[in-house]
Amino acid sequence: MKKLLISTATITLLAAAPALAATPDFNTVDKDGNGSVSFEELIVVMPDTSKEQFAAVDLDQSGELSKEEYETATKS
Ligand SMILES: [Ca+2]
Ligand SMILES: [Ca+2]
Repeated sequence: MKKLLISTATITLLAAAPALAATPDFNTVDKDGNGSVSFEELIVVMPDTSKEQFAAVDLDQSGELSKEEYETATKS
């Protein structure tokens, strides 16, 4: 039974890996290098993101995502 649990955990880790690898690094998304990610910069790498989703992760409602906000939104 213990062996079965370990196998299941391994499969879960492997399944999660591609999703993590697909999330671009903050510095890659911040094309103009101003230290924050605008909606326009974000949709280049995540075209399915809506304005509503962007606003939901823009915690201080500055209109752009700081590194902290971006990493909070993209970590799984
Ligand atoms: Ca930027
Ligand atoms: Ca912000």
